Amino acid sequence: MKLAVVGATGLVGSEILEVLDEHNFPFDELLLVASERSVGKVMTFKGKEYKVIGLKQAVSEKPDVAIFSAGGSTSLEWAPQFAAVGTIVIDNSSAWRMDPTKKLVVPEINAKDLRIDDRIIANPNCSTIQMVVVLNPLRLKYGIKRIVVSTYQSVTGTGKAAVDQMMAERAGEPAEMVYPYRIDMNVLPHIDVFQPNGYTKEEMKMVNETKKIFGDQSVQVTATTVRVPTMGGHSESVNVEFHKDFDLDEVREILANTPGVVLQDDPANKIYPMPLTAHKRDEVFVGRLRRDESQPNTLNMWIVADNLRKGAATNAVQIAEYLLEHSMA
Ligand code: 2RA
Repeated sequence: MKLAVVGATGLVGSEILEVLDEHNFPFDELLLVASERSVGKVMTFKGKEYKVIGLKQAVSEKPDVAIFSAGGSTSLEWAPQFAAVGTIVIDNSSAWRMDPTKKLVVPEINAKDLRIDDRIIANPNCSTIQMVVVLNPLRLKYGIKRIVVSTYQSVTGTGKAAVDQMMAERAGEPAEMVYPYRIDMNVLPHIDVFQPNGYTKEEMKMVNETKKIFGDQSVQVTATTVRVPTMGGHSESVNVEFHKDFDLDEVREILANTPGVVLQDDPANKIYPMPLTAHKRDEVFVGRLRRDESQPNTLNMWIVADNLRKGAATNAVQIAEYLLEHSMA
């Protein structure tokens, strides 16, 4: 098993390495791949030193699996070249997500759709992943009519330069601006670029990816995505209207027994999910469960996950683990 991590020097890339280490992911050979300016850099994994190689060299090494986190244009150019030499690419960018010939996979929900000849597999957007992991078991039980979601997204979702902007602002130092405005002590209702319909691309990702992952175009989704000055993870206020009525205790029981989900719903003891406590955790946390008293069959909840973990690295590594477990890689 030869594994490549493409974009190994980035924020998600280093998280992928951490998750591979924690999960004791079994490989015989590891290739750390990055853009030309990082080639030759030495990185350490499990006490062993690795020299970062370029994309061309990595293709010539024909890895079995390549986990990509190198941005959309790199992925569009290079993923097909890896696929052509037989590599299975698991891609973190948005490049292939809505391509009808590519699977958009959250292992807990639809890994069973993967086939031996899938060569480019898309990892969904972070804010979508954490929402669908929680909603899927409830969808199977009650059927989902409509989702209204508002997000509170960590600066780590933008990358290292955004973290640097926020920390410089916090320290009162001159900051290199990644966002159009100050982010520390501020909130930006603007993630990714605005679309002609007035929504941002991030908002439309939540709409379109949710339908594709559930394999159900009838689920109605509307989103407002917001950047907040936090680092540990993304938070979401989710209002979901079901087709059937539900019992709140049953909802709690379903979520408490859902793999990958941790129920933190004890407001009397101030127990609810927060980015601070979700940080560096692979699971998705849900709490503040309460009936929407303004409308029948409708539930309010608060969902938090480390966007670099389940929202990116963990989900991608779990796809690779599924491929190995099912002898597909
Ligand atoms: C963000 N969704 O948080 C992005 C990262 N993929 O900006």
